[in-house]
Amino acid sequence: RTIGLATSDLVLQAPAQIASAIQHEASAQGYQLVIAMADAPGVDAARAAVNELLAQRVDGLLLNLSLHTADACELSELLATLPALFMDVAADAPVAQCVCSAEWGARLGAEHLLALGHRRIALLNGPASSVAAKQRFDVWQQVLAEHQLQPHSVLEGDWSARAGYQAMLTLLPDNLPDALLTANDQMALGALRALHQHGVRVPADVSVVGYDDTAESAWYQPPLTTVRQDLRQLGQQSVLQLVANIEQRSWQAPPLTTELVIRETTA
Ligand code: IPT
Repeated sequence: RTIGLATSDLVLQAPAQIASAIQHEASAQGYQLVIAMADAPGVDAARAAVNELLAQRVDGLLLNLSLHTADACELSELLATLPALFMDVAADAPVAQCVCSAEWGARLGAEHLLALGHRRIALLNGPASSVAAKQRFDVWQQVLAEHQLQPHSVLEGDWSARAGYQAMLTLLPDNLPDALLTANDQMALGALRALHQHGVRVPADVSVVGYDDTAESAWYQPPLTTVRQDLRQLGQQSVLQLVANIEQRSWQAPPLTTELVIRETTA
């Protein structure tokens, strides 16, 4: 029996680590895993990846692809009765899903910076195509608004370290915020590099908060303060939930945990 995983680009650390967890749990459950990687954001590449997996006669499908609600519904129709779980869709999308809510996670990061007394906070958003990025960004803005604050600046990147580096350069050398909220750890990594190159001290001059807590994040310099999504647990639970659907058993999904991990990039 086979599970298909349609995933966003595995050059990115979070989807790669989720895929790893899915592979481990699929094996433990006695399933083979086949992977199709979407080569671009958006529904066309997603549909191509899904069709590739359907051609391999999978028994169920996990979709770790960012899909706007209308697109998720379109794919869900294409799948008809095949058990499937969407992993990066809006909470109110009417499709079966297994997602880490940004509601709690993005709030934790923003409130941590506010509690440290920072007021001039820059936002480094993920790509416009991403549902998860939009959720995190909306929550940040909401938390700032609750404190009568506007963002110091709003930057955007494609999730890569390079994008984080380039975005940070636009604020250097002399338009620096007190703190930076980044939509993922890889962009935080690039931002740290840009700050270091300009002799800006982290966290003494600028605090940085990531999002994900990938396996590498504790090894950044300085070790990254970040919002931990339990990527292993996410992968594991998606498989357990999907397998229960395939085998027509009921399964009570425990809530996915998201927590703030305070390391050395915030003060
Ligand atoms: C999301 C990651 O948080 C982000 O860093 C990026 O890798 C993105 O995936 C790629 O799509 S996690 C996802 C399950 C919302």
